[in-house]
Amino acid sequence: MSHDRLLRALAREPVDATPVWLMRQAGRYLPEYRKLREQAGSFLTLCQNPELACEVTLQPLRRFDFDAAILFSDILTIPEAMGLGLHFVAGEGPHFHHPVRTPDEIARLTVPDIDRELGYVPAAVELIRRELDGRTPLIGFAGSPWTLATYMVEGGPSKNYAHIKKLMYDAPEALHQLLDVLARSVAAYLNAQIAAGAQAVQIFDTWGGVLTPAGYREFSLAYMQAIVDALEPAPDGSRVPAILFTKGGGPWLESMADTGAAALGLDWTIDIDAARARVGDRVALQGNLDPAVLHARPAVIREHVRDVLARFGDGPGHVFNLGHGVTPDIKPDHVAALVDAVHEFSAR
Ligand code: 1CP
Repeated sequence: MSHDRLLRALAREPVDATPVWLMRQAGRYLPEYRKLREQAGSFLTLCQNPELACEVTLQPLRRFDFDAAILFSDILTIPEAMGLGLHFVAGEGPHFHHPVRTPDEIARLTVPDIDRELGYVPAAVELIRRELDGRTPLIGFAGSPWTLATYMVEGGPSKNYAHIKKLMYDAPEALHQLLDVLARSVAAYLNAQIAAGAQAVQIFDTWGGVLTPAGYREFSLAYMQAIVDALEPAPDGSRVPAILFTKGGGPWLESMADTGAAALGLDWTIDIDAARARVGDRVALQGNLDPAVLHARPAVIREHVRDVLARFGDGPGHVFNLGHGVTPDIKPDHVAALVDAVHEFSAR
């Protein structure tokens, strides 16, 4: 039953072993990814070509015994489809040619036509489902409205979020307008992934943790709630589980669980037993090994895996993952040690 471990764990049903997948399990730490990216010419080409996106999605599953595939794409496809001009600067990550900073610029944004502007994403989902042929479930994803807005307003990665926080404090109604158009876009985008076959969806709120508690509720959580409420059933009529991951969201787990999400993603700044004691049987928990543990030697990795499993304890509802993504400098053998240790130590 390894093919349904992930979906059973998200539904808090018993499993034969704890399912494991890793954020950024496809990508630069894999030589076969680097080779394909070089051939393709750019990261965006990989995302926008369904055959290549499918190939990159499957690469880590050929090497490791992962219990889920995650669509290879990026959260910034939505602002790219809104016309902001996404490009990548070597060593600096993603940037936009046209950031949005003023109420006028925000007022001009509209929800992209998914079929016309982002049709390559559901096309990739369909192709991946066909290739996986029921062996492994497929997770779709999107960025949270707040996290997308940080990139759109800052113009790229940021250290202190000066531009978006100025907007938040000086012109909150303009920021709400931006977050509203993003929430409607993300809901349509995730629903297109679900219609194409995504069996679970994760919302990445990578930068929700830079907000105050009140700011988090008003500018991040409220819009993730709107998305969870707008998710449609799978083509077979079943409910598709949503996973909410706010990096730095440890203080707010109770209100995250109130959204109706099936699972919460935990970073490494909270112990999973403490998180479980707070949200208990309301949601499944995903996480939460410190990604830096993957630098250590395999015997050490195994002990830290054992610790996270022991802290979660018995009972249903654990999906093993890192507290954030695999970094490009990790040795593939170390990922194998992690995955095998999860299955070995959790086998029922
Ligand atoms: O080859 C390259 O140089 C591109 C590197 C890269 C990759 C492999 C980027 C650019 N995006 C991705 C893939 C990606 N991005 C996935 C693939 C599926 C997987 O295997 O997990 C996913 C889920 C994302 C999501 C994503 N993109 C997030 C949320 C998750 C997280 O890591 O916090 C964020 C914040 C982004 C923005 C982004 N895109 C790329 C980079 C390097 C970044 C981060 C920039 C920053 O540090 O602010």
